[in-house]
Amino acid sequence: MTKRFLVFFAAILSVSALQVSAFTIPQTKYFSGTPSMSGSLTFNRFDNYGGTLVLQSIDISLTLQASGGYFILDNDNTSPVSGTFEFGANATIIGATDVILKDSSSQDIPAQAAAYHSGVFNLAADVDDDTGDYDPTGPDGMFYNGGIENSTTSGSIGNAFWSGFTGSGTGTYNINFSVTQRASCSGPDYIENQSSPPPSTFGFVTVLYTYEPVPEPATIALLTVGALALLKKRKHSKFIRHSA
Ligand SMILES: [Ca+2]
Ligand SMILES: [Ca+2]
Repeated sequence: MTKRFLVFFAAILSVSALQVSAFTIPQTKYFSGTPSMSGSLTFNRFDNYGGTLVLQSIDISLTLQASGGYFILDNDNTSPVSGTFEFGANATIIGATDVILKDSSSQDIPAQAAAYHSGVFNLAADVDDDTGDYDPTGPDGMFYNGGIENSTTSGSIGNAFWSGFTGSGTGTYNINFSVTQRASCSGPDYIENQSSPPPSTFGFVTVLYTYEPVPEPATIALLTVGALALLKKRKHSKFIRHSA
């Protein structure tokens, strides 16, 4: 009976443990516009309700989508050139107020989100156009139409940097970002390049708190009393059966 009781009690505790498994609070703040741009996003601190909720982790992600725009390359060299080009946008976290955005290795997080197209170009020698005309026609020119590009980066705040994120009571902190156009090409000089209008961009920052409630002593005491009462009852009925 004692062994069965222990199994029974363990089962109750495991069910109880399942009920207090991790909970999450996600917060997502959006931004959009035309680079270059910057802004500040406001998030709520984690309220631990007087220590009854225990923070398990703080995860932060940065997502960027860039679309549209164009990139022109025009070779004005007397010989053919080839190389690579990139076109899109970068989103960067440029700081925060009241919190420190670093992981357990003290690296800044989340990393830059780079939503861009990477391609190659092969341009013939200049075909008698002028400097400054950014002529996109071939064979010495190229026109790239911006597509839809996506990028997400993420990281977990190191325990040593949790202090600004949590506490009893409410409060907020700000995460600051900037978005810049990404347009570049490799290769020799005298490749004219022009890009415009800058791609339109859309993105968001998500802060995810994972936490567990602290089991209240009263709950554990009730479970124990209930289990003991059951054991006592079973022992009593056993005694009655033997007496009969
Ligand atoms: Ca040319
Ligand atoms: Ca030209």
